[in-house]
Amino acid sequence: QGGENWWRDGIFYQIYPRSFQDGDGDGVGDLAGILRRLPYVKSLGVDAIWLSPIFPSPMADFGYDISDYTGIDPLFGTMADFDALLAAAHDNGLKLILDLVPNHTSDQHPWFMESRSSRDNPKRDWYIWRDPAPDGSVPNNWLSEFGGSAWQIDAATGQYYYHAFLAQQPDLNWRNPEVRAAIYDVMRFWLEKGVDGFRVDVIWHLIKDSEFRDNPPNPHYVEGRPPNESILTQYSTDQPEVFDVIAEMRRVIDAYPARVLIGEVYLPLHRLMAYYGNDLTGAQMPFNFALLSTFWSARSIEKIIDDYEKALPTGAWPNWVLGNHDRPRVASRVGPEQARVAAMLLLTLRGTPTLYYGDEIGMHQLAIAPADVRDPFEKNVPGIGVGRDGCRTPMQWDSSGFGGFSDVKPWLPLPEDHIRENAVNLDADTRSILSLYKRLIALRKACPPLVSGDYHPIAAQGDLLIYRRGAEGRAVIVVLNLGPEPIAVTTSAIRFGSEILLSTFLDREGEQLEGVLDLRGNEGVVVAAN
Ligand code: TEU
Repeated sequence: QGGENWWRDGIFYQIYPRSFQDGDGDGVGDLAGILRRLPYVKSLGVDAIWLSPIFPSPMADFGYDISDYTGIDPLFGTMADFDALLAAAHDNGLKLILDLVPNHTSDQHPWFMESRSSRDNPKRDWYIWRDPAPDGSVPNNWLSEFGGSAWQIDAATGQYYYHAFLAQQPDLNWRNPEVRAAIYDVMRFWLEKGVDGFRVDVIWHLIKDSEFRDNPPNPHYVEGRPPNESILTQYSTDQPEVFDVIAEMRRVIDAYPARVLIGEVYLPLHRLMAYYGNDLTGAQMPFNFALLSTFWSARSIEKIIDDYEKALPTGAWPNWVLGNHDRPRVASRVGPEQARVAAMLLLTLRGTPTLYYGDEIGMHQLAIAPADVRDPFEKNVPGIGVGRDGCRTPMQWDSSGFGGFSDVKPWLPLPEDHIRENAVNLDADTRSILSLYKRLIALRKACPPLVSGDYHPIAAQGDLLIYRRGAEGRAVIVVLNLGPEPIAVTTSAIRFGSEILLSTFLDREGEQLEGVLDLRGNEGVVVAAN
């Protein structure tokens, strides 16, 4: 199916398993639920599913704290459920990739329980243990991403252990070859089952400075931002030795045909590129999160694309992301009208798109009442808007009580608007955002320049963003209006008589252009270039 490079041509769809479909009536999504909704995923036209973690976990960070890497958490089902889902996905021509969380385990993982049991336990060095400073305080100034020091004292043995995230998520020591071997075995366990690859959690965190030097202060820290941003992560992340680890991971997956390694990397562009590895021996796709944090304007986005295209190493394949389970929903970041333009952008850029479940039905960031907050980040650092619950709300399937997600009260609330804004209603509406997503995906599939054509920016001003995909002879022009005002577009790039292939309003396909292209506010179009 698709050959070695399927991940270049394909479209990924991220499922947050807790929130997709409850199959057993406990208010939490699970594998049986995902299996039931596979026809929906298939109907979108996507090629691959990435599942956020489904492994046994105390759920301090909702599965990103793993206590058994080769099992399935009972909340999500059984290994038989997983095998059934994998088989059904493959039968439907869908790839399935898993979330690999190698930077840290749960503090309930047997490895950590052994490690903390005594200073001379054989697994002591599997984690990062340091003596207190002479005055008894923390070994250095490194901060947890989720607030407070990244060091936790362990009274029994009198040393601190390092946790880049929650204290319940101790970091593994990736300088220890035994740790590496153990995680590579985990990877092989799933690869043998036939999973098509991994999205590797916080891959840029794996190796820390061997001398544990203090991180420098962040001169650009903005008051009111999360406290961990007050110091840089110069010594605690993105160390040169991490690329040896990633190359090793790559060799593990390359022993199997047609697998993919995707790296989660939040770093500036020039550092991000290093994660492709020397001679592309690293991750095939280090996630490109530039669209998650940009100011939404034509010029900023144009610059992001240009910078990214220019920075890509020779032969490296690009990718684009509009949303994930950690960041506010795109519909809320850019507004519901622009969300359609954002969809056209994502699905017409050069590089593999990853969709986040629910964005295709325009789900927005839900404001969560304090009593309903579940995210540990929000609980630790309340009131400044870091909460991730609002982008993890149950998928809105239909207008029934709990949106068709569950028969009982879900683990997170649904917005009132699910009565109207749900997959059933939007599917019936031929001009809905869901219909737009399907049409865009179908267009991308049917139009080789959109998948493999080059990217060529076309000069534009104001709210206009214009680019050509493909070469002369076989190309399309994408024209996006990033603002609310209508624009009369005159560019020599669009030839007299060209045909509109798709508008974000879904009402002008086949229209022949005669000199000028009149765009409505918040409209994007794909035009045949020849
Ligand atoms: O997130 C890594 C990450 O960079 C976080 O700091 C993220 O930005 C944070 O959630 C604030 O928005 C990954 C996972 O995607 C996240 O869900 C986990 O909580 C985290 O790693 C720890 O495993």
